[in-house]
Amino acid sequence: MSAYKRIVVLTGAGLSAESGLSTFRDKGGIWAKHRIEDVATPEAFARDPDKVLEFYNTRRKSAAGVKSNAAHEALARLEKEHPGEVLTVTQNIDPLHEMAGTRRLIHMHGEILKKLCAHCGAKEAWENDLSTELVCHSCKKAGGMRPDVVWFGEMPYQMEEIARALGACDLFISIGTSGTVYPAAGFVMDARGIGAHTVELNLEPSEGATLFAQAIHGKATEIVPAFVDELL
Ligand code: BJW
Repeated sequence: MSAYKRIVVLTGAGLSAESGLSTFRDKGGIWAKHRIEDVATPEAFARDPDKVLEFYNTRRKSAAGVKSNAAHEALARLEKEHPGEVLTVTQNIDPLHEMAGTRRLIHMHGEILKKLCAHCGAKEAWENDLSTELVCHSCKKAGGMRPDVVWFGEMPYQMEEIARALGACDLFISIGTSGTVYPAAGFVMDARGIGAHTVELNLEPSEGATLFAQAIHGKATEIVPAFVDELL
């Protein structure tokens, strides 16, 4: 049985790669095909909302029918069977953690299956295409409907709750993330700062690999279930 009482798991695009979703910074990844400044900033949305909405409409369509994989399922099992606390913080906007059964979950970069009104902040579940003609159910204005995702320069969600969990954890596990985007890339330092054990599970050493006390490299669907088995 695990000696750890409070575990924080951070996940990134590599966790969903074997479910068929693209990562961002791997060869042929999303940022090899699109410029961040054109599709993933509030300025891009203000300048050319149709282009940004089209980018996310395509991403939403490509996520339809995608299934969680053995790594998501192992993390759901960890939450269910670990006798202490487990908080999963994902940078992913897909719904695969929920699909696998994870319940204590923070989508720090938002969710593709929700829309957000840039005028009034109203949020709603949304599975269809977004367009500039769409009217907000709450403020009745058109032109502001955007995906509920966190773009560069915007504040990630639930940072206080994440900081509280990182400040109390004794194990921090980072999975399938390149460790290039802040504040998530800095979580390992927060966990180290309070003496937590830190582990990276990734296909290859990430940008911040040397900051972790332990690193296991390989495919998420192989190394995550094995690591969870060992923990439990
Ligand atoms: C596998 C695998 C397999 C593959 N198995 N592994 C200068 C210095 C420092 C910071 C800044 C700076 N200038 C600006 C900033 C801040 C900026 C930032 O970090 N920029 C950096 C690029 C430098 N950050 C922000 O603006 C954030 N907000 C912010 O900082 O607010 C202020 C603040 C301050 C203090 C506290 C709190 C707040 C917002 C960032 C928003 C990021 N948004 C995106 C798009 C979201 C919507 C969407 O999906 O379209 O989020 S960008 C994109 O990157 C997406 C991801 O969540 C994020 C991270 O990517 P991830 O998940 O790591 O994917 P990859 O592709 O990079 O890596 C995948 C990894 O998996 C690889 O290592 C593979 O090897 C591995 N892998 N297959 C296991 N089968």
